[in-house]
Amino acid sequence: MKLKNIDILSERIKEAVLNNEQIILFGDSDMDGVSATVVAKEAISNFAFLSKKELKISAYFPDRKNEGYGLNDVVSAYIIEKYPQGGLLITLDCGITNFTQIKRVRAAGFYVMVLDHHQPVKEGLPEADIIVDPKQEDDDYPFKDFSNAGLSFKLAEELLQEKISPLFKENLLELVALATIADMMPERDENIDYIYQGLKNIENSQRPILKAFFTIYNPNEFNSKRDLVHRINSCFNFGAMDDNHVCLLYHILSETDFELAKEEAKELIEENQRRVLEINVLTDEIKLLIETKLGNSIIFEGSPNWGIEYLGAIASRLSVYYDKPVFIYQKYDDFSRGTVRLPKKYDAVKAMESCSNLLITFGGHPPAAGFTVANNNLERFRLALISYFNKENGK
Ligand SMILES: [Mn+2]
Repeated sequence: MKLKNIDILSERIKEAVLNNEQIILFGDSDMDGVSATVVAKEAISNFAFLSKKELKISAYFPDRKNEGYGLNDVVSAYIIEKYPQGGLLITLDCGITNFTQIKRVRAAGFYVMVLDHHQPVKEGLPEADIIVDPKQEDDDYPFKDFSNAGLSFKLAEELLQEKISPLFKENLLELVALATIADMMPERDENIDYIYQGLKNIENSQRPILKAFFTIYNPNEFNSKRDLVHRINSCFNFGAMDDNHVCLLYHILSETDFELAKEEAKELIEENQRRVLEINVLTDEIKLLIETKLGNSIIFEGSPNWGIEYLGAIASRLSVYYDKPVFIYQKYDDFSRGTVRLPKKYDAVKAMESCSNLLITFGGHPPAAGFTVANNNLERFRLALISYFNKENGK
């Protein structure tokens, strides 16, 4: 049993490598998206190496802070301009809802393949050439809840078959394990196996940046290896970009020099300490603000001063603390961009689908999602959510 279309995705990539076509990876810029991109890139590189072929491959990511999630208008225009000849574009950890942009890049001569683990929306699927998404309706693969890095690993196995060496496999699975944990995917079925295999020997990782973290951190200061892994993930959760639409995290996970990796790990640890402080301050500020509104069925707040990059972590905390759906957003001039976390019994995607006419974009997973909304629809959005959750609560 295979994921639907994973074999034709792999065949098309092989063909591209053998014909020396330009391959462009487009990943989301969080830990899962970047790991998915690194795993795919290393698997394709390994296939090219074994086939004695030169590889033309590059990777890009959205600047979530300034452009929004996924294959947005800014990056798709950038890619079209940079590759007038077209090429093979693979979206990872995004794409399944990028209808207009996929249409546009295909019209510009790109062959577009989507490798995404997000839930397709009820409007259907984008007009891509090949779509791999375990959550598409007619995919019969029994397990659905892979991280996107897990999907890239499936691609690696398909590309390399028996040529995938045990060491290389373990190296990829370390990233898959971190990404599965970072993306909060359920620890069931194949995810259990990926996490077990990926963490088994991660302290001796062949990947310089991972080895560096395990050299700098003293494992005795953590309750468990899992706690240390959470800390490393939080250090990776910084979202910065270079000037060419590439995530710094992509460079860091691909770093081959151990001494440089050690310097980078030290900087990431310092940066993480700063971020934790900022998150604590903002969380307290938001708690104070909602003290008077605790009768409401949801938490719905925003401010121009709340950096979107902190809101995921804050929303997670608030949702656990108050046991309520949390919608918090950064307000820009005309629109607001926000993040959603909710207790297990609810579904963020369904909640927003129920009022999708009010939103510019939305997407994500049942427990964690995001949205963009025009400011003149904020109040209508809030009221629609309240009525949706009142209904869910049987009121
Ligand atoms: Mn993901």
